[in-house]
Amino acid sequence: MKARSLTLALVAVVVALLYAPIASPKANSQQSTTVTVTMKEFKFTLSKKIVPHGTVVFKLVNKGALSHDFKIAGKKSKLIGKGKTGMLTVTLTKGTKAYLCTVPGHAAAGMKGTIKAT
Ligand SMILES: [Cu+2]
Repeated sequence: MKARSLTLALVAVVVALLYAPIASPKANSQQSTTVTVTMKEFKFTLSKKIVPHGTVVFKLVNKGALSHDFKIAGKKSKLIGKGKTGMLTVTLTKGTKAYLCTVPGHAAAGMKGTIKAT
């Protein structure tokens, strides 16, 4: 009987060790999703339209002739000039999030859309 409970305890330790890295919050917080955003007149093209909720890194690439920015979830990138690139990191909660270019007239002309965080 004693040997059996020792075996059970050993199995429990092995199982705990196996699952520890997966359950660690540190491992989870390192996960992020990268979405490439191509900007031009007057349209955004996103490499992904559905992302897991959490940290999302938007890689901004301006292939247009004018300067543009990218605003989502209350955060806004700097103004990105013609041919330039930028980055905007945001934390998205679950739901459909609207994005837009805040340069006057650009959103109305088509530089807006939504991305879904699941
Ligand atoms: Cu714009």
